[in-house]
Amino acid sequence: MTECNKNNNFNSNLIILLMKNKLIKATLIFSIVTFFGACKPKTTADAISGNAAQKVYVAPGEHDEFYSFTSGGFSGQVAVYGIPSGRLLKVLPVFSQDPETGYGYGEDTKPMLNTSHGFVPWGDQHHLAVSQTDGEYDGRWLFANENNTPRVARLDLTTFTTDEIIEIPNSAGNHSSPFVTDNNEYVVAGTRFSVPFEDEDGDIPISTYADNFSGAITFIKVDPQSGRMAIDFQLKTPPVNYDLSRTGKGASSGWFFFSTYNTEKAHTLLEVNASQNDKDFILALNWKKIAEMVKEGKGRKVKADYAHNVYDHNTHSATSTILNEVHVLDIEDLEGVAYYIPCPKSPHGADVDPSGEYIVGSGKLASLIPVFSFSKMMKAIEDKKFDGDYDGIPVLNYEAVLHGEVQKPGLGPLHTEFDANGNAYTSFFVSSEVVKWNVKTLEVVDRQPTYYSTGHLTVAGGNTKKPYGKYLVAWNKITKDRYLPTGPELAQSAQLFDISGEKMELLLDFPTIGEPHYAQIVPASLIVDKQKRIYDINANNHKYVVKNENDTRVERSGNRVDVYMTLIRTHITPDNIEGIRMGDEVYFHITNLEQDWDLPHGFAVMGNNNSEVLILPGETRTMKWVPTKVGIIPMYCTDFCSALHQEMQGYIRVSPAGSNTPLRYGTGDNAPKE
Ligand code: RUQ
Ligand code: CUA
Repeated sequence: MTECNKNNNFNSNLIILLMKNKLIKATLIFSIVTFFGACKPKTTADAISGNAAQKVYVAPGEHDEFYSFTSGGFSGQVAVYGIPSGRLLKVLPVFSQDPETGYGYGEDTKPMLNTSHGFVPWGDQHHLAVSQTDGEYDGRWLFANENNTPRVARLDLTTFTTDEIIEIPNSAGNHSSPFVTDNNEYVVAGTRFSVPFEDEDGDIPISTYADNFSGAITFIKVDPQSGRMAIDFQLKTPPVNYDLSRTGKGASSGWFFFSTYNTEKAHTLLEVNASQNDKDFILALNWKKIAEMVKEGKGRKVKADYAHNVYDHNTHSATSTILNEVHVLDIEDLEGVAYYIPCPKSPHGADVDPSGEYIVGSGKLASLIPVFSFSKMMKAIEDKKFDGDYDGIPVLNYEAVLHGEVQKPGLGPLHTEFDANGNAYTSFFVSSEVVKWNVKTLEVVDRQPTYYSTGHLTVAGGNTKKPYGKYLVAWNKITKDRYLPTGPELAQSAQLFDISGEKMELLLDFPTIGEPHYAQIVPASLIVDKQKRIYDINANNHKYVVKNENDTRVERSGNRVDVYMTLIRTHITPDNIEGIRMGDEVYFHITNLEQDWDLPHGFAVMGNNNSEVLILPGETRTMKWVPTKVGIIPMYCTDFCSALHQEMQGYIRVSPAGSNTPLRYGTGDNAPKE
């Protein structure tokens, strides 16, 4: 046992002691957590063996075995890494504007960031879920949640683009999301904050929380062919906070498990007031039965505005529709479909093992990990082993549903993933480690320190029926001394472990964008063959497409100017434009005529209060520009596209408002002459 782990045992005893004392102040918990979060074994470098380097070495020209789709946290985006090399392959724009591609800046993609609050240019992205067929990744879509302005996105894994975003009404803080059912029937979204529903008066004292606030769990239906999302129904629940969730699988297929905290119904100083109860709950929901009840007409329509944004790869543009109604069921009116499992100390992760029999609850402030048994749960329901109810929902007897407890696993358990050999891997924030334990015997098999304070961890396929195992990545919250310093803010860190043996082996550190929360590690073989290489120019149905240079033109209508432009190696058509005036609004509709893989052109205009747009082969993008100065304004291609990329440029002449400079344009011989 390392020094650090010894300390941790001591710490956990200390914390248990303190927590038994009702006078404990949350600030004290906080200082302990902060202080011991700094635990650092001396053996940082010693732990790396010589062949670790070999195991992560992907030779030049070789490809990684896995993709890791990793949440970008407060960057709002998703990062794609190769595993085991840790190479950053791409950042996918999802909930935030992206000046690199023009996502959310260009006219065609702006609607993707529309909400019932208007245009929201930023998001907080936490969790990811690859679509599943029969409990295994099918590699078709990637679902992503947004925590701040509740939304769920669907990305297409043939194009690596955000194709759909749906807003979640009656929610606030879409944290317990997105988690998919084993055949992708539903993506769920559990609210972190309870709030008054939108059809109720929200202009009320916050202190009436317990009476007037509600929780919401939203079930988004996914079309099996197109992937299209639609809110099927919402459950209105007591005002608790939902943290995370997992679908059942195998035996427990048809159920969902949600961790809840703040069963105290606190609305202020939650660090103290939501940490009072010895046990909070895991909410077990029979979603299949509830979906049937909805079909039979149970529930009611509730007014609520939410945006549904869809990107179309034929028109190369997005539309945003505001919908006004959701189907709501009150959870306390439903019989035999919802039960609470008591779970110690504000459970964070609620994770289901590959067999579907075991449900692992990770209490952020607990010193043990309870493992519940699905078959025992079913028996307890049958035998009515309830300890009363909570707001009308039966609370199951803890012992009756308990498979067992992992004793002294570490401090601050957060999340658990699984391999295919009956092992679980739990991340510990406070004691900075990953702990491997046996799901049946509940014995700790191995523990390895992490640097530092791990939040989520991901095993390749670790949330499926058939985990691939092999690699585990710990997504760490605190970096301290792992990399060259970069001022007050340091790079966030991921750590790759080899888990193919009995003992876990640390192989690699790599920095991440934003803050990494959850990730999905998917075999490359599920994805590479489906890659789209170009967009067929003949199938381009963009409203402003021009498919050859002869059709390029500039049109004025009042103070609106439309420039129909093409790009091909290595010129812009038209590359000389005159007759633009101050006070105009100019829309560049730019089509990339290339039909070769990896041949985007970019387009930018000097002084534009906007980003560039990146236009992929066969695609059209519309960029808005409002001239700010009289004179000659250069424009150019921003993406190094050939040896003559630097020649791919042009000029726009801007005249004073009301001037009568004629509208003239062209390239080469067609360029306007004196
Ligand atoms: S959680 S703070 Cu995924 Cu552990 Cu969001
Ligand atoms: Cu086109 Cu550079």
